[in-house]
Amino acid sequence: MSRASLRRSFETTRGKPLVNEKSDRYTPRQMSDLTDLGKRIADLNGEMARGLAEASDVQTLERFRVEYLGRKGRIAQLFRVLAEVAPDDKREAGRLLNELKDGATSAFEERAARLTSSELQERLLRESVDVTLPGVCRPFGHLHPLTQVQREIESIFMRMGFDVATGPEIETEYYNFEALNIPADHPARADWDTFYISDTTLLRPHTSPVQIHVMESTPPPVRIICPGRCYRRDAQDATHSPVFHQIELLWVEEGLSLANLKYVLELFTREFFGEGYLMRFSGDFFPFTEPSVQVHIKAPGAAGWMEIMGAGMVDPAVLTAVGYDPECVSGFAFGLGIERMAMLKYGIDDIRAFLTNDLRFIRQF
Ligand code: FA5
Repeated sequence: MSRASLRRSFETTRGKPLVNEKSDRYTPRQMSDLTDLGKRIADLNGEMARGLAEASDVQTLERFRVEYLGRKGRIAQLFRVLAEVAPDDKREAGRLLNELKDGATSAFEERAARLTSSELQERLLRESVDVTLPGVCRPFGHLHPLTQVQREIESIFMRMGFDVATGPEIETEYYNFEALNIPADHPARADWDTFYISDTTLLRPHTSPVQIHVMESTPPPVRIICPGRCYRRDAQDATHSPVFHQIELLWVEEGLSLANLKYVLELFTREFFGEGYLMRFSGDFFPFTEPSVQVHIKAPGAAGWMEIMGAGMVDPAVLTAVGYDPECVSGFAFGLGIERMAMLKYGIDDIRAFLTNDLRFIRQF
């Protein structure tokens, strides 16, 4: 072996490994004649044809491209053989190699085009929406029966000219008691003592404190209703709940009397219940009204009466405490239980049904 070819062989072995890392099939020195190159090209073509046929998604296809057609891919490696081919064969070897590369490139592109379009088709099919399918039917909910009844009562009084006012559920002792003419040592306090939040604040047992808030901030005449939640230490039974709802009404103006209260109530109960319901007034006591009454209703065909509200003429002491002159104005007020109204109207015999959220009950409204 000449010194020059010995050096070339040595350099080739050290600089560029004779055995390619990716494939042990080609080394530039092994493929120095055209027959050999032709065989290698045929092998590589067969291998690529199988690879392309097996590439069933674009990711595999991309791996194929890098391995065979990439800058350092198998075809590029094979091109290095040109350096080793005898000068007379170089032209033919170049043609064969270019043919290999062009063929592989167009086979790859064809496969890529087919795969992309079939993947696209598949995706379109997968993601398409059949607009002819019937839609999903979502049932409509509705307002809780108590809310429905509350709104109905509000709308009746609003049509009569009353405004809606609201007040806090956590009240001070002043608004809950003193301003309503119930001093600290008054025995009536025991009935209204409920759940204390602090030494001086408690959950309101009725909506009457809202009367005071409104009168303190509004000169007469006042004509309001105040719906809201109330809390009491009452044991739960068919007609009592520790949490329930009231609607307070207050009308203060010149010259009002108990007759006006009775008229408003008759008008209201007829409007709310319709014909056939009976209303009964009887005497009662509330420190903040004088005289005081309680009102019962009897549903058609019902065996007994149900108490729906406490009412009366606003006590002059209450009017004075808010700065009104009881010599000039008078007024009446009531506190109506919303649950009891709903029970009477819909023939519900147990107040607990409103709180248990049994859908079989709720759906009837
Ligand atoms: C009062 O609450 C007075 N504030 C009403 C009032 C207002 C009188 C203005 C005078 C002037 P009474 O405690 O009677 O009154 O309650 C009124 C209504 O609330 C009752 O008739 C009833 O319908 C309802 N109610 C009271 N306690 C309960 C309870 N534990 N569960 C369900 N409803 C109740």
